[in-house]
Amino acid sequence: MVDATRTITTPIYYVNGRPHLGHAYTTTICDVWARFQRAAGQDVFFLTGTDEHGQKVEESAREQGMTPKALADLNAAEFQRIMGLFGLSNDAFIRTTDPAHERQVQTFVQRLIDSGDVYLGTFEGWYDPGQEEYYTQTKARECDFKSPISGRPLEKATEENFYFRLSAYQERLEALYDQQPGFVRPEARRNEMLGRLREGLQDVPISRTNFTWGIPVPGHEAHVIYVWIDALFNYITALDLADSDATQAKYWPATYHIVGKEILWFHAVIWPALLMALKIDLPSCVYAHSFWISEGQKMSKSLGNFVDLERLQSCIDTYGRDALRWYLATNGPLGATDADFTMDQFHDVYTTDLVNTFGNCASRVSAMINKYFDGALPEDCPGSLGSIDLQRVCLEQTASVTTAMEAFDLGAACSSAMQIVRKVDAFINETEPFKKAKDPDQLASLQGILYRCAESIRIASALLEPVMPETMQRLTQAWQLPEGGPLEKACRWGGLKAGQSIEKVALFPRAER
Ligand code: ME8
Repeated sequence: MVDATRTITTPIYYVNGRPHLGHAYTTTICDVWARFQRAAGQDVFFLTGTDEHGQKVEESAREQGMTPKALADLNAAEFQRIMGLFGLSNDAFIRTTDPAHERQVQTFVQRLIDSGDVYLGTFEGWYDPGQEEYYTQTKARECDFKSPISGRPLEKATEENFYFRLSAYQERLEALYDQQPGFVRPEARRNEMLGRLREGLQDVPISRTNFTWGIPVPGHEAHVIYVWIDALFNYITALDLADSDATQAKYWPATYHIVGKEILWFHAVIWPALLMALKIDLPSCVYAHSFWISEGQKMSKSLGNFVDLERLQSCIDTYGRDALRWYLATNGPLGATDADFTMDQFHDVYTTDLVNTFGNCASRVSAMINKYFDGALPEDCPGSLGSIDLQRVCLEQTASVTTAMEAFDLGAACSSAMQIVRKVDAFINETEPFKKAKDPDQLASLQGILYRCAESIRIASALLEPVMPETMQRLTQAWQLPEGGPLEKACRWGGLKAGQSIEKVALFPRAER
């Protein structure tokens, strides 16, 4: 069965910090997936945005002598600048200060109050102001009354708050984890969540009274809705799901919520429980990736070693935007371990995969077609040529790329597509077209070899376009490749026609370290 729609989301980013590699990473990998699904003919909704309320934003704004809204406007614009830098193809950019979001969050909270899932109670426990997160006595003791993120002391908190009856969803959440093992991925993260879930759930406070920068609880203006609840709702307010005539409703439930590992609890436990309480369908998968560190060290404010937009811009200036996208997609922390962003590794990956493999192969094949056939693509010949059947390689790798993309295994998808190019290289080395060119009796073989090489590169480029759209567009123009169309058709053997002109290409110039 073909699903009607595909929806992918990034976390919405806090506006009290500046964007950096981590934000660019999550958004870029979502973009790769969204582009692939669109190319595969799916109706896609790709959502990102900014998280603009809360105590931290209020305080940062005060420190900078601005209103919270002015700070939010400034930094939301900075996050949108990432879109330009990386050529991201998001369909919407939600801001939690959008009036439509604020109105719908109030609607959802009112529904939760009406159903008894949200009630007024007294909270006694601990609060992490940096993370805007509450801890129970037990959890606070476990982390020695210090924030596990910043290390700063937790603050004692006693106050009247609205609570979400999370404890009532214990069994339903356990059943969800049981019946839908792919709900949280990767496996190691699922196990972590399941472990915490089995420790038992407590109700969570979802309102605050000690600051004002947020959405008021309807009918209780002194209470501001907890920033995390406000933020989680973005995934459905962006689709106007609180409104009965929502035209975007077809994009729910989400196929993938992609998040960093540090915010998985909110997405893997609190969010599904809220949706259950509201009787709204659950997303298919919450995928939590690990972290980028930088040159061997954790990125932190105190070390001041964030790979920031300026650093990323300078990588793009030297290597090109697609090179950075390729590096992020193939060497990022999608699995359970962190990944190290180093300029040396970046350079090596660029040189090995893009200059020496894809770039070199496309340039070699186009140069031979120009040298031996004046730039006009020769026709294929009947029968096999050597031991490598490129048509079959393309068929197999196209299937592997599709399966890997479906499973959000971007590394495997990229490597399968690149495998086609590696096979073309091996095929050239085995069949030696440069030798056959010297023997007129071998003309048919020479033609067949070059046709099959060019056709394989075309198919690889269609598969790689979601990762490296700019470069693959350049190839499309230089080789006058058929544009667009569903991926399945684009990857069918025989798209290139004998006689069409194949321009010499140099796609990835060698770069100085
Ligand atoms: O947590 N490596 O926003 P945030 C990889 N507003 N990814 C990283 C990263 C790193 N070192 N650092 C950050 C919030 N990220 C909330 C989310 S969602 C309803 C509310 C990425 O600005 C990663 O995706 O702190 C992480 O989860 C996100 O940025 C956190 O962004």
